[in-house]
Amino acid sequence: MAMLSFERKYRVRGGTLIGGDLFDFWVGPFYVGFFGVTTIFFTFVGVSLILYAASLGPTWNIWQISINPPDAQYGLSFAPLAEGGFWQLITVCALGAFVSWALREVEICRKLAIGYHVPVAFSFAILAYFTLEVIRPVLMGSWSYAFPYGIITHLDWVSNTGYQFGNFHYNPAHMIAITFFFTTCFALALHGSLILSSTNPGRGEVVKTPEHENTMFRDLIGYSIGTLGIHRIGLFLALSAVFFSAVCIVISGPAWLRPEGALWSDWWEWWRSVPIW
Ligand code: BCL
Ligand code: BCL
Ligand code: BPH
Ligand code: UQ8
Repeated sequence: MAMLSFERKYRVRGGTLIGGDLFDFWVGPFYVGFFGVTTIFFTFVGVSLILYAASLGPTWNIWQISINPPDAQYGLSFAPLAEGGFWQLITVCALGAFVSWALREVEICRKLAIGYHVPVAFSFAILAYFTLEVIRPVLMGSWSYAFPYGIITHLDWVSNTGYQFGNFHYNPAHMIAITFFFTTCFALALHGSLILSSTNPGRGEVVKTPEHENTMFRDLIGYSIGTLGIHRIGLFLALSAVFFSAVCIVISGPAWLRPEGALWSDWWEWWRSVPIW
């Protein structure tokens, strides 16, 4: 792949976290690095295990393939390969690949001498996955509470878990998370449209300035958060959405555990006992 005019100047040595010059090179547009090699390793092993486990299963129907976590009887111990062991190994590979990917991002940031915002942001997504597949199952004493690796079966898990653990629509942290997701999308719609409106004018017209952007919203709602501010709030909203997602699932079971018909709607009883009404 052709190199962009400015790319060569940023292909500097160093900034690696481990291994010095080992793997400190590029393949086409990709930086490799030690963690590029570990990403490829975990991805190769993980995907091979998925394919092998699928080959033992009943179907190659892409919608029905599912690699399930162990049964409750195995608790937190290792399970035989075909009874959840594959799921356990794949989970280790997935975490290895995600963390390697984040560390490769860190090395690239160091080479460029930019901030670590991207890997920090990605680490929230990894945290959500880690919460679903490790923290919550460990708190509940069994891997069987983790979600299975299948396109449709992981949705079945969401649906079942959502009703078994008290109907998620009444889960207060789930409400906060959803609100942040919607607000993130709202902010991105405003941002994308505003940037295009001023920097992608019709043929023959000049590109407008941030002053135009600020004025648009001061005219409309009396306030503009500014060009830097919108990126700060966008990042804050997105990370909050995923953070509260992790909270909503980790409290459903470990904290609000009442399998005999527990309802998140009962949690709202405190509201009725507020003394003002
Ligand atoms: Mg899910 C849907 C992947 C966790 C609830 N989910 C999807 C699909 C995709 C997927 C198959 C579209 C996602 C998307 O566009 O994301 N989910 C996926 C992965 C994880 C995951 C990889 C994970 O944690 C490792 N999902 C969860 C947890 C629930 C959950 C358990 C809460 C977050 N998910 C739901 C619900 C839905 C999905 C509800 C859907 O309706 C939707 C669907 O249609 O399901 C059938 C945004 C990201 C991008 C656009 C980047 C590109 C991502 C691509 C598309 C991911 C491909 C995954 C591939 C098929 C998995 C195998 C990898 C290979 C073996 C290497
Ligand atoms: Mg709910 C969770 C919204 C109804 C049960 N629900 C969530 C949250 C989100 C949400 C707040 C999922 C986002 C998330 O965690 O991302 N739910 C939501 C909405 C409604 C809703 C908007 C709605 O009704 C309008 N939920 C319901 C109903 C219940 C219900 C009431 C079912 C009947 N809901 C649950 C359950 C859960 C949620 C159960 C959860 O567990 C989930 C949650 O909070 O999880 C934490 C986090 C993102 C990730 C986990 C992705 C991680 C990605 C990793 C790191 C990278 C993958 C890379 C990939 C493999 C690479 C592919 C290859 C490349 C493409 C090359
Ligand atoms: O590189 C990236 O983006 C281009 C990073 C990434 C990110 C980043 C990156 O920098 C950031 C900041 C975020 N995601 C942020 C967020 C949101 C807010 C924190 C949050 C909503 C979110 N990401 C969600 C998601 C989802 C959802 C909602 O489901 C998905 C699917 C993703 N993010 C996906 C991705 C990737 C495109 C990319 C990324 N987010 C990370 C790529 C990566 O880690 O590559 C290395 C690993 C592989 C190439 C494959 C590994 C294969 C495994 C070994 C086996 C598969 C196991 C898996 C568990 C099976 C799942 C089956 C499913 C059907 C359930
Ligand atoms: C065959 C092969 C791959 C060989 C590899 C060779 C090799 C040895 C490599 C080693 C290194 C290594 C481990 C490479 C792995 C390569 C792989 C497999 C990559 C997978 C890439 C991947 C995860 C793709 C998913 C992308 C996707 C579907 C995204 C979803 C849609 C979105 C969110 C698109 C984002 C658009 C984009 C590019 C944004 C970036 C951007 C931002 C955010 C921005 O703010 C901004 O303005 C300042 C920009 O403009 C400058 C941006 O471009």
